[in-house]
Amino acid sequence: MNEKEKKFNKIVNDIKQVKIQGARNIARAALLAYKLSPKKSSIQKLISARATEPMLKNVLKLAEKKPLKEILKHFDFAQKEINKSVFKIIKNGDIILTHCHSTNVVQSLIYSKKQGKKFEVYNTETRPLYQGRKTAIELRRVGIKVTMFVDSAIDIALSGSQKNKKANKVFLGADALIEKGIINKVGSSMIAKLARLNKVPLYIIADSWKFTKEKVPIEYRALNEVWDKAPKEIKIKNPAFEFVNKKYIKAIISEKGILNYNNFVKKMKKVPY
Ligand code: RUB
Repeated sequence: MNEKEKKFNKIVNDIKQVKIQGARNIARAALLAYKLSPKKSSIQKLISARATEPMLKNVLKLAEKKPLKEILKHFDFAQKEINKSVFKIIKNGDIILTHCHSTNVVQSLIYSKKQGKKFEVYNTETRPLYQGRKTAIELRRVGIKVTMFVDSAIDIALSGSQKNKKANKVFLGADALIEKGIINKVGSSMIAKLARLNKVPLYIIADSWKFTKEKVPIEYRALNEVWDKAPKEIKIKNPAFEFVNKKYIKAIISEKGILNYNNFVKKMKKVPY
């Protein structure tokens, strides 16, 4: 095996083992892997490394037609546009609840903080892989006040019960944007429904290249993530993602602006990939 093949296999394995996480990071890493081994079979290997990731598929399709540099530029362009829109909707004093780790969400919060907005963040720990810790560390590093809740305490954060301050906005990232709603980290639908019950608006913060017209399979991950060496007779399910119906979404913030979900879908009829 030559050096390029070794590097290619490492990226595939890192995606499979969630060492590279988040739709945007996976798509970027896949493009770099494709550059090392630009073959049809590489595309298949990369796509099957993470089933629930249309952005990965979309950028690899583009990579067959366009120079890599041009495709990579899109990620930065989209993030800059998202940042500007998120800055517009954050008000001083906001308490924004987020889940898991989304680069699109985290970068836009960091931008708003650096531009002088005063807000705090509630975040979930995100069992079983604790991506919430990554979110908390990155936000704290720039001075954002962060409070972490265990996933099962979300109703407390969203209702403001037990003398906690109530979150007044929810920002979720997305792995897939589909016609009827979005797919994101498991727990997202529970958060969306509790946000609705508590009258807290839910915003999806996501690059439009996560949109797909294809059916998106939901990835189920290794059972030992939930309980290592569990007794054999105990059944465990470990869905990594879930669907959130568009009826729970106040707006989607992508590089196309702040849009109601139906209007966003209409705009996505002409996709570049
Ligand atoms: C990550 C996750 C993120 C989306 C969007 O799950 O659900 O919200 O991927 O992320 P996992 P981004 O950690 O299991 O990959 O904004 O970075 O594309």
